[in-house]
Amino acid sequence: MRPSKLLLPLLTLIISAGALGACGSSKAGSPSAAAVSGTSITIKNFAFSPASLSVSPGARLTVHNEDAATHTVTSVSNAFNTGNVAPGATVTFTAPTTPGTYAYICMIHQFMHGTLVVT
Ligand SMILES: [Cu+2]
Repeated sequence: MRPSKLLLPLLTLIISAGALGACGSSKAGSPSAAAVSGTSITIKNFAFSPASLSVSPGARLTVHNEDAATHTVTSVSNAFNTGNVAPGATVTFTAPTTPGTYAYICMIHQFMHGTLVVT
């Protein structure tokens, strides 16, 4: 078994996780995971669904938390932030008006990642 085959994806993961605090304006990388069009994000089992959501500029978006834990939808570039979404709660927020790809996390569980694509 060649460790290098395993190391590269792992390294990429670590690098992208570490880049969260840095400037999020990079347009590098192809959109590998196809963004799903819609206006709602569901949080379940400590994951955002869809992981990548495509929306119109300034769209009104709904976040529904189906977990028993509180979560947030927080842009890593401070473009939007729902604040705490209590278990079972539904909140809304406004998508950025500037087209682009916006990574977001849950501030409480920062391993939770999602992407908002404004087109
Ligand atoms: Cu969370």
